[in-house]
Amino acid sequence: MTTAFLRHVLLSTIALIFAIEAAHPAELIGAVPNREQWSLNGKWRYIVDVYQGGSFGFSPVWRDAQATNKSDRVEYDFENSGTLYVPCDWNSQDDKLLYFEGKIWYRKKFDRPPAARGKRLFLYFDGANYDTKVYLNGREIGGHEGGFTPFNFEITADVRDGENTLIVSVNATRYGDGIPGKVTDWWNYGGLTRDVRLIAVPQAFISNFRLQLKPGSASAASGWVQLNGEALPDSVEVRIDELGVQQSFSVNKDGLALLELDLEGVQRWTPQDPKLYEVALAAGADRVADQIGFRTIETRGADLLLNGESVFLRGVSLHEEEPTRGGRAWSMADAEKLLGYAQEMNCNFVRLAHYPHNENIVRLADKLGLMLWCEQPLYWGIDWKNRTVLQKAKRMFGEQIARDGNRAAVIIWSICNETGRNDDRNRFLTAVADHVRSLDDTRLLSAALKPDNDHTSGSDRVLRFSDPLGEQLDVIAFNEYVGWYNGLPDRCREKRFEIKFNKPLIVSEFGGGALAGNHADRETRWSEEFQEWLYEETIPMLETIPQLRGTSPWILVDFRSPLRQLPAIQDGWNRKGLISERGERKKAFYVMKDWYEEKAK
Ligand code: GCB
Repeated sequence: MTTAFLRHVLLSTIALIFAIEAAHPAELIGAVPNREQWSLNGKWRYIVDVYQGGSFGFSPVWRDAQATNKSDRVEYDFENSGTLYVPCDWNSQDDKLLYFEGKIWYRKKFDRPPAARGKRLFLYFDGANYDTKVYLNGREIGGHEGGFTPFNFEITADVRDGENTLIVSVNATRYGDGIPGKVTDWWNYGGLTRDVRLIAVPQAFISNFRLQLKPGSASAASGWVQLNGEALPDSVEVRIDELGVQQSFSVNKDGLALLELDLEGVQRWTPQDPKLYEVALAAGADRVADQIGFRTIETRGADLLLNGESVFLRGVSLHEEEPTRGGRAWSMADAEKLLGYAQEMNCNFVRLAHYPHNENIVRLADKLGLMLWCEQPLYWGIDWKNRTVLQKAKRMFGEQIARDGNRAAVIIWSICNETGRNDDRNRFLTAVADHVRSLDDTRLLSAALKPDNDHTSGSDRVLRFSDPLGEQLDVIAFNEYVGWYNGLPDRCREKRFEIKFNKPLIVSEFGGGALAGNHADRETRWSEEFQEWLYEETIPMLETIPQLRGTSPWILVDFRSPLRQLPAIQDGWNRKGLISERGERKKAFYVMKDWYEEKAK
């Protein structure tokens, strides 16, 4: 290799690194629902880009070109193209897009809000699946990878008085080095799936903050406030009027203030009484508040302790899908419907599978007293050897914790679901676990793993669990499908569990499919009776596990999946829901509801 060649490689690598860095979104703003803002939701123009080239007839689409005279040649026209509603996946808005997994260009015009003049303006996306590029008035602002976490860009210098043209491309292609990887058991809903907003803040502002009870403490809280801007104030004031708290903290040269507060008399957040306090922050010209619950969550041996007291997690798994309307859930109304189902089943816990759900769900859980398991889509075929994928996983967790770090409801971060055991995976996930702990030491770490002799392995009577990843976790969890992927439900009677760890255990999945309204004898697969029988056999089997501290059956509601193609039964739906896509409760729903009612006593 010549020196010139090496130099070329080096320079282009450096250029690439800077190009990637330059496109990164700005530090994430927290407490978004409580900021001064303007919604960009509504109808957006769109153009499908099958070749993903970003230009039509050689003219780049982000320039939003328009023919200005009768001789002009422009081979696209947003103005006369169709519209998609934002937020909403594109798949469920038009039959032609049901299976579309490529790139779509969106356009929205907006006027700079007069009230934003003199302030800094950010463009905030609650989420877009999967790879997003943003252009404002013909200039690239930046990009973001990942379908389920928020991102924002500062546009103060780019926004104009009067009309602005925002063009966004979203690419839902599945990548081998993506998170998730290429194959999942859920629908790859693409597009601007969550709210889009403009947020105005003062020149120096509180970008994010955290306040939580210290592990093991009934009233000592700690946290931080991060400021952003040029001339920063040198202190931050924290007020919780209901507790008579008012305290100032000094800001260091990096704009960070470390908080230590004694919340004497604080009523802790519990599922029975999910008390939230108004926490108000002031720094210079900026004011921001948030509604925060205070609780601790810890383990002692195999016990799970909420505020120091043993708790059993009466849970259920949930995809972020609003099936009666169709497509990804995003609104508060969607959250009310889905979490309402869980409450009806006597749940105090929801596993938000298999990726971060929208902020409405998490905030509503906070108000309703539903504890949450939150995860990233480190699911099935992840490229464990790839360092870039590890960086992506860390960043995605960072974005999730930046958004949800103050939610009392969130008690568990889950670092993966059903991943094959090998050294590369163990190294990767250990690095993820360390990273998550470094960002948040007030919650527990778990992962949905598998027994050693996995659920499809036949007739072993003993199901062993000794996954080495268990060493990194506070709470052990595994998915098991005895009686569904392996034999009939009565097989549950002969199973025993041998679990290596003396840690709390959650059975993070179990269940089987049934088509709502399909009635037959209990040995007929896909009947409600089969599913009911499976649940009746599974519950006593799980209750033999001494470490059992929670269950989250698979799954609350039927959901779309390209892996499920049995005509007249599945038709593209995973039928393991306890409720159908039309909202019908299946028989097994009542088995869980009754069991949880007993457990709650
Ligand atoms: C699993 C996966 C989940 C699937 C489920 C099933 O173990 O974690 O994503 O949908 O099984 O239905 O087989």
